[in-house]
Amino acid sequence: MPRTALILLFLLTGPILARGDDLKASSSDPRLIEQPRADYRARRKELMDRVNKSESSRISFSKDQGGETIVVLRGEDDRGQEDFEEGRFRQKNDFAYLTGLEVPGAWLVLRPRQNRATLYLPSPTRSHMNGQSRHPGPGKDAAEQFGFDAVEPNAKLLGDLFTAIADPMRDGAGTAVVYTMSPSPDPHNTKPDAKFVRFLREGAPNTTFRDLAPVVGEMRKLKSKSELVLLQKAIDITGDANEEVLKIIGPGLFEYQLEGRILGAFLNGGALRPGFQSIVGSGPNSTIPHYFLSSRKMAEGDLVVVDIGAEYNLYTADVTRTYPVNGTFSPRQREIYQLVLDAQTEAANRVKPGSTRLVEMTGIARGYLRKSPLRAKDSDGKEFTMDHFFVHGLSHYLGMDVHDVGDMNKPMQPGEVFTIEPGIYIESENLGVRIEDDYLVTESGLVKLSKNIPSEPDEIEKRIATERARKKHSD
Ligand SMILES: [Mn+2]
Repeated sequence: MPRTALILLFLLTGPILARGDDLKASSSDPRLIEQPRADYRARRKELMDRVNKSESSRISFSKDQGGETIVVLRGEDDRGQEDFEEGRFRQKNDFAYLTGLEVPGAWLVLRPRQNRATLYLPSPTRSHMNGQSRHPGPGKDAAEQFGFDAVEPNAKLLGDLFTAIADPMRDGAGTAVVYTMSPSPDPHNTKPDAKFVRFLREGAPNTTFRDLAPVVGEMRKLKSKSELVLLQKAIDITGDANEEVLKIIGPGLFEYQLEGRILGAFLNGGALRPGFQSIVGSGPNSTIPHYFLSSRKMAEGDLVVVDIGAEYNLYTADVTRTYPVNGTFSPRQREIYQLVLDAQTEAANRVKPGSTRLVEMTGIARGYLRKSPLRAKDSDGKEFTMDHFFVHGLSHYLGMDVHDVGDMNKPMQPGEVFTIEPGIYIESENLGVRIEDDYLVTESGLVKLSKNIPSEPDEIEKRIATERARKKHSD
């Protein structure tokens, strides 16, 4: 092949292939965002099954009389990022989960009764994100590549939707049911999803709208094998970032300098962004659970709370460590630290797969902290048991969202991933400690996915000492 042709080929396909060797042309197991294409098809099938089941369980439903059932989901567009104010395109989580597509401006339409999945794409000649993204146009090639029954141009979306919604109405056969995001008719909701639903409501006033979010949420709560690989990778990169922290931590350094090292380690490991705003809070800032300024110079005798998570291919870690800035915990810091660590271990040991619910976790930790003989004073000088200084929830699900979707009131099942993050914040002592790890629920109990990131106080002191000795030696 002549060189110019090769360059042309790269220009046409390069940006699509850039993320993790997606879409290997003739592979039997093509991958989209580092997950098998077959997984996304299976998810769409399961979503359609769930919708069919849910509709058939409704009393008024009859296959012959009812209108069409349709699922409509909007992908992220190329103008604004609703959730992330940055220039780099990031697909919306539900859309990525069901399609594996990072093309801006795409739509997904499912017809559960026909087991049919159609993707709608913008015209390929349109420039996306100032040319950051290229994709094949609608048609057979794209359908084959992305694993859909059909890929249509966006220009056909509304016509197809209204035809599907309205057809049964012409027979007087009943109303259509549309599953979508933000189905509530709240006129003050100006988000694109809500505006779109209002538009559909005006055009098809007899249509019933149902919330798609809880249906997809219950599916996303259970992680597949390929999702767990991505989560583990995000956690391991977060571990690398913690190693960087241990290398440079010390009095005189600014919090933002630690954060800089952390973000550098994320990118270096292939995580294109943090899954959430990093927290690096030292001394008095360690007692503020959501401290985002990173502006203080760390001092001798401080603790520093480092709550960070790399996002790898849309899956995020969430790990917190608390380090002694000078390399050694004071006796008081150590007793509080050990209590927090023990509360975490206790909570993890109490989880019974199939019966414990995520909402119960906070109570377990509170009870444990309350039993401790340790005491501390609040800012008014009043003495309290240690549960008084634990001011947030203990656990949340983890996945594509850092506080991931899924009903927290249901018993935990194998395949779910969640965090355990006890913390004690004593303002009167400028002493805050939080320890957070990520756990996978299995048949036999929990697996700590972040176990390679040291949290034992002796181990932390040893690691900092080793790094300092190494540095001294090289100086
Ligand atoms: Mn967390």
